[in-house]
Amino acid sequence: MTMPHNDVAAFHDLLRRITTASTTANGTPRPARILALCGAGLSAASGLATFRGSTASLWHTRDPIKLATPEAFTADPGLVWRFYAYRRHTALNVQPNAGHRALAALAKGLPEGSFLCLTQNVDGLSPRANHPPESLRKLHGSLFDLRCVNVDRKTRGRPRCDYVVQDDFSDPLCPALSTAATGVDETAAASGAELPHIPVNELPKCPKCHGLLRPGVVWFGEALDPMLMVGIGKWVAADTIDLMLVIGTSAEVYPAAGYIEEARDAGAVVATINLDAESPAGLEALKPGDFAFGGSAADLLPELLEPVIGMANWK
Ligand code: BJW
Repeated sequence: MTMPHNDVAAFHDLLRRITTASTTANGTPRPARILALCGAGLSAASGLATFRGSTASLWHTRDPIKLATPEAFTADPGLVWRFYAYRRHTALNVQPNAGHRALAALAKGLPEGSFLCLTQNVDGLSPRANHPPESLRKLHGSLFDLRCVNVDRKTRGRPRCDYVVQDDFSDPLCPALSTAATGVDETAAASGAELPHIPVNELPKCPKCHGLLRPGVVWFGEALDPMLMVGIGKWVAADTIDLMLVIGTSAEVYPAAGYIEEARDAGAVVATINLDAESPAGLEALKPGDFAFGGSAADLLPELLEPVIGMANWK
């Protein structure tokens, strides 16, 4: 039965209204302003694991403190690189899904600057779905960016080498990571085998200074790119926001999750698209006027965004 929170027709009415008829206080046309926050659930239908929740999720069997913190990388860069080599390989071997494509089409179908898509995903699937880069912000970086960790101890960690590369799709990145990339190491470890330690000199090396490279992702305890944050802050503060789409994220990780309340404070109706959106806990968290659509983002986004993106087959 359709409830107010999952009424697709009412959501379509809202989308049509804000994308066709918005005007400013003095009557001049004002483009709709839509913000989206995406998480791992968006890529789940492509075959990538989420971080939390199901028994197949990444953090279900692994300790994030041992893999996704700068301290973990300092303690054992080989262990951390094994994890990221596997993630890079897996992400490169799946395809963007209809949800990524629908969001890319939304970005293309709205006036420039009126849609901002904040993705926490580092898997490169939104760029591969041709999401226009102007409207996409990769909050937690990318598995395919690399940077040098050759820091100057005398200047309290300021980088001594500024080498950064984007979109390096080499797989594996180096011979020592080949069995990790394809999952052979993971399978061996699961059956109790002790994996050999990978020495630093066998890990990805900076072509500029021969220091150690690290994945260009944001680990726990690390600040998000300050320039990125300033840009997003300016977009959020520029005007009222009509709609906040919260897609496939547990919204547990900050500062990303904080944008939901910021958008609400800026006037947005919040629409959650998540497998769990209509679970008892999901419904309990609903505020009056919110939408919540329980299901796969890959199925729901093409249907929900249809007033802007049309009825093409997004599969
Ligand atoms: C589907 C689906 C389908 C499934 N369709 N849906 C304020 C309060 C409390 C704590 C903090 C705070 N501020 C900062 C913190 C600390 C920390 C934090 O938030 N911790 C919380 C866990 C409590 N934050 C940080 O450390 C951040 N840094 C920071 O704040 O720095 C401050 C600073 C300032 C100045 C100097 C120094 C520091 C950094 C956070 C970085 C997060 N990094 C990770 C790893 C990235 C690299 C990697 O990929 O390995 O990012 S953690 C992991 O979680 C990853 C994700 O991007 C992120 C969010 O996860 P996401 O995407 O929501 O996934 P899941 O699995 O949680 O949820 C999936 C959802 O999809 C579920 O709801 C499913 O139901 C759903 N779903 N299938 C639709 N088919």
